[in-house]
Amino acid sequence: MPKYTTDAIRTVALVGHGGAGKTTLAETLLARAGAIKTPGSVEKGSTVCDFDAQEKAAGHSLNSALANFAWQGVQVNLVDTPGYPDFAGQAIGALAAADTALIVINAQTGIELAAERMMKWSAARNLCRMIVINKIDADNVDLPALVGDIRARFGNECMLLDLPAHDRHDVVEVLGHSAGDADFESVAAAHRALIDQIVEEDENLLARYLEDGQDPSLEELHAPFEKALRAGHLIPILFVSARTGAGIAELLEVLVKLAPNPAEGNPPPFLKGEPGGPVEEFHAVPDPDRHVLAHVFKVVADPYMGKIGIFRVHQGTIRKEAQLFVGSSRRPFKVAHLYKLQGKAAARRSRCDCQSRGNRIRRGTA
Ligand SMILES: Nc1nc2c(ncn2[C@@H]2O[C@H](COP(=O)(O)OP(=O)(O)OP(=O)(O)O)[C@@H](O)[C@H]2O)c(=O)[nH]1
Ligand SMILES: [Mg+2]
Repeated sequence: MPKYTTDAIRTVALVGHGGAGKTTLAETLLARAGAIKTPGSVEKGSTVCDFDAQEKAAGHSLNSALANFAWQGVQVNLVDTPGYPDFAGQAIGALAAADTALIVINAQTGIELAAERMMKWSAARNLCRMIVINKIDADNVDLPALVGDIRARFGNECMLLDLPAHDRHDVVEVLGHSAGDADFESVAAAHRALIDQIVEEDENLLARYLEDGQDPSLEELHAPFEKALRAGHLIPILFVSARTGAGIAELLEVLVKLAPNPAEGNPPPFLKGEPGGPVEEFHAVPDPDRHVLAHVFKVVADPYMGKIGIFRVHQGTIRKEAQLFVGSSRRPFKVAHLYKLQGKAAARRSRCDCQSRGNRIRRGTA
């Protein structure tokens, strides 16, 4: 199994309303990246993420599920979450594992309850947010009106990162392109607005840009783009069709080139202190050699394997047989087996460090 360094890891939660196409999008991304041979379908019950018998019968997700793929040397971990409000707890729990929340909006139905809530909850957790408008292939969609709604609801920092083109069969990316054909809006105007917003994050770049009017290179834009994302000054909007594959290559490019790695995002604060005493806030250091700090964001009872904790490592390295403590407990437990998940498939691992995500652990006895 290849080992990825911190800068080559992205952990992304797919959130949004039921039926927006999150599970299908995960499937299309996995297939495009070569992690699965052909994309399964929710209707046939053949997706990686909706593997549970009840999910197959219901035709939608009931639990959060993990999947991963590698693209251009970067390991992308996905947490697919259920969108219907009854299962919101699963989606909220998944935010603790992610650096980026991809809020998936159904182009046919527009902004729905879960999309609105997840925009709010992921902002409260300081996650970098991106909006993905899915189902652009469908009939009766009004994409310009939806973009207007998104901006009216979530603010003008929601900016186009690509635009549908060739009658929604394709998209044109607007950060690197200043001209081209799109189905609506002008590529030049979207490009200019995006660059203007990004350069504001870097005084030197802004001064040079105002003086010579030249677009900074993509390399120069990377750091201020990241900063704008972290600060919530920029919430990119991307268009995709998980069914036809339109916009999927561009989305992969954005995840790999622009989404934050674990050291870049806004890491969550932790609290230290004795029960009843004063508490002190601190941040984990993403260093595999420090002591372990991991967050179990989901626990499942597997009929064959027993109680399984799914966790994100924020600091240190978890090894098989290691002794760990839960919360302020003074009694350690011993790590039995470590696995990496692809839907229901679990590949055994000997160690999980703070450079790996989406792992699960089987708890043994101390
Ligand atoms: N036309 C079209 N249909 C799509 C697209 N993506 C998903 N669908 C369909 O939309 C329906 C819902 O897709 P899911 O992937 O289950 O949606 P979800 O967001 O995972 O839904 P929950 O699990 O309930 O949160 C399914 O019938 C998919 O086949 C798309 O890009 N275009
Ligand atoms: Mg689903």
